[in-house]
Amino acid sequence: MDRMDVTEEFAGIQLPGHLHTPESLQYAQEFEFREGDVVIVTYPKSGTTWMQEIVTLIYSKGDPTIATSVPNWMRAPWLEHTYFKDTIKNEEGPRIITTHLPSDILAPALQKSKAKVVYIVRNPKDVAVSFYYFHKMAKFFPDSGAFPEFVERFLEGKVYYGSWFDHVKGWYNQKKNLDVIYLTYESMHKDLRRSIKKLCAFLGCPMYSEEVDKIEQHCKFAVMSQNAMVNYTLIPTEILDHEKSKFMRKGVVGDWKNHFTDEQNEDFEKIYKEKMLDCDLQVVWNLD
Ligand code: PPS
Repeated sequence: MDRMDVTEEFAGIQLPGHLHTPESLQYAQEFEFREGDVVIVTYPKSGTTWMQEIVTLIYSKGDPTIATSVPNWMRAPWLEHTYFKDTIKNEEGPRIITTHLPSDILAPALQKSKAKVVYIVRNPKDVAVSFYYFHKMAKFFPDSGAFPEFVERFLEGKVYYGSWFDHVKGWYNQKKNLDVIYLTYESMHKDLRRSIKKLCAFLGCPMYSEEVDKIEQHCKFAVMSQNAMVNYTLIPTEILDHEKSKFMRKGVVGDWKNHFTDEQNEDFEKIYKEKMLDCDLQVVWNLD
């Protein structure tokens, strides 16, 4: 297994060396986006896989053939990963590209292009919970430690992929410079159909109601969690251990309530308010 214990330092953040090398990161930094590209941007655990599936199905007009026969990392590869260079299509047609990289690295190249950017943001408390469980299953991640310590490190940005706050604020501050849509995981949960229609409009893909029906049905958590092309069961146990935690774990809003103590929640809220003071991103995290 390649570079399972290696940490790659890049642009002030740490990344798992199993997926990133200096060469792959340089390639990402110099990549030329083009008109027609759709770039899905997320901080990890925010709904990346969900969006990869939705965009795949929008382009196939609800036909599930590709979504059920090609792994998500092949049809919507991560720009910064080692295999990207050999995976990305050079021929004409829309390309779906995924990235977790921060805005300061990619925004200049994106601004020059006519690529469309889809940014998903999720309640950071649920992100922290999901990320914590991912650390348990992903053998190329460091030990999570106990949950309270993990949340502390998450708030300080001392986790792989860096600070959630920097990621979200950095990308949100690009709203005037990019052709970008911001969606929340929570709004997708509340009304998936509405989110799909918004995306269709943003991507310029008119859709019949029956096609939207098919996408909505296919992108339900219960269906996606059984789809081997997105649930990561194709990856060997030595890399992702599904006995420790499933990749498609719960898929709910507000699981943080089962993990945070009142005190932890207060501390989190305090830091959230301080750090987001200079950001006018309006989000509704609670669905109740
Ligand atoms: S990654 O590793 O960054 O690509 O992870 P990412 O895909 O961003 O996030 C994984 C979480 O998204 C949940 N998920 C979904 N929730 C609801 N509906 C659908 N269809 C769906 N697909 C993926 C997945 O379960 C992870 O969240 P948790 O809270 O851990 O369950």
